[in-house]
This record gives sequence, structure tokens and C-alpha cells, in this order.
Amino acid sequence: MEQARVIPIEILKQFSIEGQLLEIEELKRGHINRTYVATWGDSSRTRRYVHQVVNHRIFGDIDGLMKNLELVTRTLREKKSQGSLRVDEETLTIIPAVNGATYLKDAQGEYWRTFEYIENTTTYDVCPGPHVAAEAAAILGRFQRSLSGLDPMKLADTIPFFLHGGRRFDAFHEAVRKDVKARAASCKGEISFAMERSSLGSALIAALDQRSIPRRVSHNDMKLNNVLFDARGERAVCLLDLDTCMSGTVLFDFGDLARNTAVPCAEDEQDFSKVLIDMDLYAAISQGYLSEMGGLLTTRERELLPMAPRVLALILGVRFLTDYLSGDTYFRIHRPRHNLERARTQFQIVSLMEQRESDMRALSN
Ligand code: GN1
Ligand code: MG
Repeated sequence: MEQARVIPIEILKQFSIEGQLLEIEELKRGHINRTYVATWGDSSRTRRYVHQVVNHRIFGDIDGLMKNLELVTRTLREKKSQGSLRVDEETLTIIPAVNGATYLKDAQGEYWRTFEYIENTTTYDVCPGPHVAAEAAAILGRFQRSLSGLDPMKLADTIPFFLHGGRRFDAFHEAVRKDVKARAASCKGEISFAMERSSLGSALIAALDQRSIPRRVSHNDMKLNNVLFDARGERAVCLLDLDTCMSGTVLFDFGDLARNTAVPCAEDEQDFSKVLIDMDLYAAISQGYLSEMGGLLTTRERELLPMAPRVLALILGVRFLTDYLSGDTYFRIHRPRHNLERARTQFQIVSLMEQRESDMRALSN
């Protein structure tokens, strides 16, 4: 679980930032990377920056990842100047090191990078209403549209087979078989729930492999809290966390956003009376998304839209359960059975979406 860590100030000083480091605080969010917000400057002027340790145990190709980030943010900036993004929309800005590098390795072997902090913004962990849902979906649509001219093969796979349902199920079967922590007996119901749905888990990747839908650049971590809103919390102004932006299908993103945003509760909520699909939110997500991407989707992509949230909830649940069975080596946990609890919440979402299948179909077609 959590440990206090020493921040290597000498590394941070090598980024192209003016003034002294005045304050630094860890931002407790995300399950993978470590993020700090820092204030730099002097008595006349201060500015804030985000310093981040990229988890190289999970992202094996940091160089490829940072090159992706440069290419994606450059493309988004060009598209903004051509009017594809809204004028008040921001793009992540990498602050390079003085030597020009986009990341630096410290003495402990950790990889650091720095971004400009985007001021006057807020995020939501739980969606407060349809307007926010529609805004988040529309910024996703603009993001995908702006990147639709970029050849996905130009991007490195930062985590190979990341949302590949088939591979995720293979790893799950392996974890059940090995049962290294002797935990399988305590979650038989969850294991069966997942195993009965392995073909659902592979549905989108099968469509990609059969070429019935196109390969496109996708964000691949499209949670609501990766969308920055303006200070009033009304307009979506920036998409964060581009580390898994690579080749995929746009359905991964629509599905991930909907499984997360149309269910307005914490991702590890254990009170299932609070785990509900809000159809007004789902309708707003569909409309917001289609308003920006509707014209670019193929017939088959559009047909698969209502199924995508179910697939993404199942894949994430299987990933949490696999990690629980493997001894919690991947997702940062905050209590002993955290990954099992997270898996249960996702599986509850899958069940509810199975029951609401025809309503969801009616709203996104
Ligand atoms: C992880 O660390 P964070 O919150 O950005 C994970 C996503 C999951 C998400 C679930 C690289 O994202 O795939 O959907 O947790 N990122 C990685 O909350 O595995
Ligand atoms: Mg992420």
C-alpha cells in the first residue's frame, strides 16, 4: 500500500522552469503513476506545474510513450488552430528539461516528466448531471475527430494488448489456475460471473481483428475524472492522461466513458443500492458524443456503441479480479480486498447494463 517517498528535487530543477521550488504536494489520484503539483517562482511571479513519475513497471517503453505524447499533443494543437477544437480548449503542454529531453531518470531509476498546470479548472469523480456528461462526451468526440487523420500505427503500443478482451481473459484464467495467494475460493461467484461472459469481453477486439470496424487512435482511459472542466464546472476544457493513447477503436473510449459516467457513484462503491445506470446521463453521453463523432462513425461502429459500455466494464472488472488473485501487483490499493471490491462494482454494472440493453440501444442509435 502507500509509502512516504523522498522527492528528488535535483531532478525537478533540471526542467526548464524559472525560479525556485516553493511548494510541492502529492495529488492522490490515479492507480498507476505518481503525480505532484508544484509551485515555482520568486517574489514577483509564481507558476504551477505538474511533476509526474511514470510507472515504468507498467509502461515498459517510456521513450515510446513520451514520443506518442509529443505527436498527439502537437496534432491536437494544429487541429485547434484549424478550428477542430473549441477556442477555450487546452492541450497538455510538456515542459522539457534544459537539455531538451521530455523526461528524466532519477538515481532510483524513476522516470520524471513535467507539464504546465492548467489553472482555474476542476474535475468530477462522480457525474453531477446530464450537462457535464454531454460535455465530457463531446470533448471526447472532438479529441477523436481531431486525431482521425493520424495513422494509429505511428503510435507505440504503450501497454501491448491493453484493452484486448481475449488477452485479458487469458491472463485471468492463468491467475485463477495459479491462485498464488489462495484467494480463488473466496471469490468463486465473481470468477464464474466473468467466465460466463468471456465472449462479451472479446466482442470489440474481435470486430477489430475481423476488420468489421476500423482501427483508430483512441485514448483508452476515458474516465470522467480525466476531463478537466472550467472553474465553474460547466465547460469541458481539456482531456488528461494520454499515456495509453494508441491504436484501438473509438468504441473503447465511448464504452469506458459511459460505464464510468452514466453510473454516478465511486468506482469501488460497495453499497449496490447506489450503483445505478442513470439513463438520462447515458442519453446525454450518446448525444454529446454523436454530435461530434456521429458523422465519422461507420455503420458497424454505430451498431456496436450500446454494447461498448458493457464490454469495457467487464474488461475492467476482469483486470481488477485478476490483480486481486495475483496479489495486488498492478493497481494501487487502499485496503486489503480493494481490487475484489472494485471488480464487484464493475460486474454489477455489467449485470445492470445487460438488463437495460434495449433501452441503451434505443438511446444511441
Ligand atoms: C487506471 O491510474 P488511472 O486511474 O489513470 C488504469 C485504467 C483503468 C483505471 C480504472 C494504465 O487508470 O486502465 O481504467 O485505472 N490505467 C492503466 O480506474 O492501467
Ligand atoms: Mg490513466
